[in-house]
Amino acid sequence: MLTRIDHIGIACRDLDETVAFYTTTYGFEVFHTEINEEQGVREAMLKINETSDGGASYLQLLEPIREDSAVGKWLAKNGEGVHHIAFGTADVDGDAAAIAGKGVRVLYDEPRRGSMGSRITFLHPKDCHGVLTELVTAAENPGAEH
Ligand code: MC0
Repeated sequence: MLTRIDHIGIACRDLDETVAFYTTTYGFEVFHTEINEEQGVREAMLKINETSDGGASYLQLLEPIREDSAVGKWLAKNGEGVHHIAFGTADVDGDAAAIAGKGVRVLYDEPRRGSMGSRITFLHPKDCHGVLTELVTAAENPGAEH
């Protein structure tokens, strides 16, 4: 069951500059930063609120580390802005299988590694009314080093 907005992914050209905008303009704080080589991004997670399912909602700021990465290609075509939304679930495998059964393309055969040790997969934007959609099962302790 999808129980929260886990995060909204925002593509940016300069992570440090974009973090400065979100922290100084809104007062949000950086909860975590990492480089995800497989996804080709350097990212910052800004926690917005905790949620009733025991998780939390974040803004995820994403700077590509390679031009041919998903975010690099998207930035070149569209410029900065909202890149994807992510729904949180306790069971990414089960929810991905159920959604695939409804005819939506799930992009990975098995969930891959996401922010803070989470397990993630994506749904094709063309099957989701133009929205790249991610499913996330958070790690037990997302604040710990992953
Ligand atoms: C591409 N399209 C999008 C889109 N990206 N539409 C909405 N939102 C997006 N973000 C559209 C294009 O405009 C194009 O439509 C069509 O999809 C094919 O795009 P493409 O530019 O030819 O690119 P593809 O087909 O090579 O790849 C698109 C695809 C890819 C969605 C399959 O980006 C992908 O695998 N994404 C999942 C991984 C990802 O995004 N990782 C970065 C975040 P037209 O109409 O022009 O044909 S990593 C992350 O978020 C992790 C760290 C985490 O959360 O923990």
